[in-house]
Amino acid sequence: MTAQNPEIPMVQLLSVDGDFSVPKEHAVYGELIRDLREADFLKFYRDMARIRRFDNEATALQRQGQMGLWVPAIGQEAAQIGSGYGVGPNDHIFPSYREHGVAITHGVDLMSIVKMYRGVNHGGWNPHETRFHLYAIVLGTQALHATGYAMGLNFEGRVGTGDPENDLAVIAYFGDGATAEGDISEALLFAATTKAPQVFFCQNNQWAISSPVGTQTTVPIYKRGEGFGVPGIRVDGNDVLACYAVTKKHMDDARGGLGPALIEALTYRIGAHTTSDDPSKYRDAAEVAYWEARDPIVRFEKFLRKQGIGQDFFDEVAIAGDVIASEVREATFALTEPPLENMFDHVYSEPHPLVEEQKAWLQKYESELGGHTPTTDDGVNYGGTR
Ligand SMILES: Cc1ncc(C[n+]2csc(CCOP(=O)(O)OP(=O)(O)O)c2C)c(N)n1
Repeated sequence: MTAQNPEIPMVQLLSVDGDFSVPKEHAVYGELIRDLREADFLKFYRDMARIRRFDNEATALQRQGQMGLWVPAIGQEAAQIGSGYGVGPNDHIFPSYREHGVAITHGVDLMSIVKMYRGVNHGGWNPHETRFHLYAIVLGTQALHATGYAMGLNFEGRVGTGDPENDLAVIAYFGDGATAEGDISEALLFAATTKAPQVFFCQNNQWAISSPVGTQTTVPIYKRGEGFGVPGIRVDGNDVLACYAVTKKHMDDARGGLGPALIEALTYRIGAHTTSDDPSKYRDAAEVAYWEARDPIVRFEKFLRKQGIGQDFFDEVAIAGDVIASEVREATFALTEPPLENMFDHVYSEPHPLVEEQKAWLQKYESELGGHTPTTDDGVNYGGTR
């Protein structure tokens, strides 16, 4: 087992068997669940199931040469859907590259994510519309982007006025491995010293590709903010209700002017790091089995059944998943290759002479070759970039 000290207290509202209870010391989080209605619970379940079905389909599509790479989030659905719904509708989200579940809670279209991993667009979606910023591949950078954004909110008086139309907060998502990057430490420091309205949300899925979390830190991740002045809390990342409540509480606090917080969601990456990875080379089957038995979707299903939700609902969700999968599949097959010149767009907001010169050079070069169809060594057309 990776060094996770399961005895460290964490916020858990749902037992592995799906029983809901609120420990006295976590009453503040339990209250937030009591404000939810049955429709909210069903929405949480639908989205966790939807994103898993999508994830499996995307993995298959990658295996069939339709995408350069896929990054599965299997096992992390509760951390992502719960926290995503804990973020306010006007708040800004700065994700890493695995946050497909968070993305759908803020209206990002699934095909935008597919296109991004196929390499046929510049990132996938419009962050101005969704407030869900583009995926960051360079580990930890997004935490600093988020801190800069949050500092700007402070400067502009968008924090702590009590006006829900005015006040905002930001959340940055990153992994346990990213905490070893200087960017995360710098972001924690600036957020603390400026009292920025920012939540740091670490999905501790216990592996950074083949490096176990014990190589990134010797103290629990939620304590890593303390030295900078950022209080931390650990939540059961496989408990969708706890993830929702903890995120909501600390986003509300940040928006209200109480400053930043660090949330560590303890979860597990059940699948591979990416489709280029084979985790059986570096981790024990017993460890994976331990976490599969704590599957976040199964846990929430048990809770819903105990609330009296019948089989019809689960059947309906399964059918909806098949429909989504076939829609994504057909839409992926229908994707066309973008013009090569697109790579020069959006480098600057205004035309730039150097970029124009490079674009003209490429066009001339391509025309000399009589057009260009990018393929991989095995002849598969991945639609532009790899
Ligand atoms: C600055 C930087 N260094 C290295 C990499 C290569 N890299 C990509 S993902 C990854 C592991 C990240 O692990 P973690 O932060 O735990 O997130 P997870 O992938 O598990 O969600 C590494 C080292 C990178 N993308 N950026």
